[in-house]
Amino acid sequence: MKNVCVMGLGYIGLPTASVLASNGFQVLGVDVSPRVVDTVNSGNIHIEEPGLRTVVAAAIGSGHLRAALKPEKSDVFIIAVPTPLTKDKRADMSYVVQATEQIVPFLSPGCLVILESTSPPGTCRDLLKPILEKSGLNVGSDIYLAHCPERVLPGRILTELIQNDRVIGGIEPISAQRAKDVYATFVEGEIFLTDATTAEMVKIIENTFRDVNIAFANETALLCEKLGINFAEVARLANRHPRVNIHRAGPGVGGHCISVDPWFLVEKFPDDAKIIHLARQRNDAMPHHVTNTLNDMLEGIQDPKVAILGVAFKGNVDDIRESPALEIIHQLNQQGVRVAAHDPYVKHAPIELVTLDACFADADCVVLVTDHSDYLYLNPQQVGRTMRRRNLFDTRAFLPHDQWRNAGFRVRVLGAGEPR
Ligand code: SAJ
Repeated sequence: MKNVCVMGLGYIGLPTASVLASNGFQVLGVDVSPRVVDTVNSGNIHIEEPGLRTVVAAAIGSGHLRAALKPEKSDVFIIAVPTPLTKDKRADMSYVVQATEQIVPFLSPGCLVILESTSPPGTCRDLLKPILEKSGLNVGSDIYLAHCPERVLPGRILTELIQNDRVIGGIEPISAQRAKDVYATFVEGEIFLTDATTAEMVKIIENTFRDVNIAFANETALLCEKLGINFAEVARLANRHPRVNIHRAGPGVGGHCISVDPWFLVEKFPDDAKIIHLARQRNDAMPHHVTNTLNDMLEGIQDPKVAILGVAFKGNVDDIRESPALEIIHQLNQQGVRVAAHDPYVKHAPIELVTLDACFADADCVVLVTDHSDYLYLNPQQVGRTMRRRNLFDTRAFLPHDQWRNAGFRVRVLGAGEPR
């Protein structure tokens, strides 16, 4: 198996394609966007990810990687396209279906198809297998099909792609084994083999576990606010117990994974996935809690202006998908509050982004929404100089609050109630 065709050159497909290319495979990366194809072919990248530019440039330079709009004949096909949510919270499998249909004409006996995209349990068996068999080839005997869910953390993709353990589920054991032969060429973690539906479920519940844990943290934070105590302190102390690991409270859960995947289970099991559903609702309600707190802080101020720090869904990435910052800004706009937003990483956003100076000028409150490390180095004295009022709302318990208080800021922290 020497040729690999990777369908989708996004956050998962591009790193995977370039790592495979640097491990001896001849790789064709396929994307529907001509801009992406041209960018990659010129040795450049269209997404921000530490180290990725170097690996892609090397892979293109060596001739082992090229990009195109259409697939070609190949030994291995890896599907790494998005599985977003529809407006009514259902898995939109149209990109996976399209990519699978596109490769059907290029299948031949011995081919291996690997689905990396996070998908509802049953996808390989019930959705992909019938499409692939339109080729006239039988899945399990003529061609092979496996699910190998991606598990990498944006911001650490290249490291985790190589070091993380992987779970591979085959339609038949032979499919899983064949997929393992591909991943074993670059994965340093352990590779565990199972069936396709188990692998699909494993991936979804990894992210669901995190979502439920964060919802628990957020709910506890709200209780702490009411008690007049500090959630960060409560969680820090509780987490000293050897079997407790409470996640961080915050302005909501964003990204295309954790805020999306649990819905796949709610959609499939509406009567049974109760805790999972509630957790989603709790996390989705956090932006509203942020704007409520802000309303409280801005009460009595004429024509208030809020300075938003960070619109990416989490720190040190440029990704704004499902970012709670967008919902917070939307809600403030609806209330007629003036908003200026800054982000050091995000290049394209559906809202206007301004410089730090423009963000703080004349503002009545700074709101830390995204925990970008850059914001740790802000000088509160300097920040306050052009502001109309010195208020800070830290939604991530992230900034050095004493420094801000010493500079005359009134500081509110999500999860910390006013002491009684
Ligand atoms: N968040 C909190 N509190 C926390 C941790 C995170 O509010 O304690 C928020 C973040 O700010 C962010 C969101 O949750 O808005 C998700 O961020 P994340 O860093 O937890 O996860 P992602 O979406 O960047 O990546 C996750 C990872 N999954 C797990 O950690 C179980 C990653 O390994 C997966 O590969 C990725 O989803 C994916 O693609 O499925």
